[in-house]
Amino acid sequence: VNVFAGEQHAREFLRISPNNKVPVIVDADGPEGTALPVFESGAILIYLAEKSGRLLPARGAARAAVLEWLMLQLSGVGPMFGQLVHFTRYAPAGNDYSVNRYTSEVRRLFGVLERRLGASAYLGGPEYSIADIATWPWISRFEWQTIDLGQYANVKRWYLAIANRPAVQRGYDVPKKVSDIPMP
Ligand SMILES: N[C@@H](CCC(=O)N[C@@H](CS)C(=O)NCC(=O)O)C(=O)O
Repeated sequence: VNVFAGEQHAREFLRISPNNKVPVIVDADGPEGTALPVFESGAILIYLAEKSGRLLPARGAARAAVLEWLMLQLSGVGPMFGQLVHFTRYAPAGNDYSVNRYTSEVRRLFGVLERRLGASAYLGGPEYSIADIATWPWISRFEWQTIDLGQYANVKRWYLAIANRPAVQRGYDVPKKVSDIPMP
């Protein structure tokens, strides 16, 4: 689905993505043998983690921690980083209020991530999880956000560890290769 060509507004796409946005998946091997569409990245990640039994602890404190950091991505990192990209790359120049507002919020969130990753190997805890999968692609746009990753040593350590995962390198080129993984 090419969102720059407006394909997300096609009537048939609306049937599986009621908010007219990507990502959306269709699990051809859904429950009870029927195809299941799932939209919203967080719902997709939870669905796939539960189906595979990986990347999301089954219960208790470990599960709550992964969901906390996943929800922070969905409610904070994604929307705020997205608005900064919009106002710096697509809005008419001169909208300083919006650029300043979202720049300070992105830097504040980088500080939150930096503190967390100073105390924990991964966002959700000691193991790589769907919280990292949700957050990492936004951090990979550090250049768009005018962020010097060198100033966030813990985020940088985490970013590079994930960038080195072979599955992440394969996933970065889906649905088609746009660029190499940015390296600080
Ligand atoms: N909350 C949604 C956000 C999805 C989203 O913003 N998708 C963007 C691309 S990254 C999109 O489809 N934009 C097209 C549009 O808004 O028309 C999620 O996490 O899945």
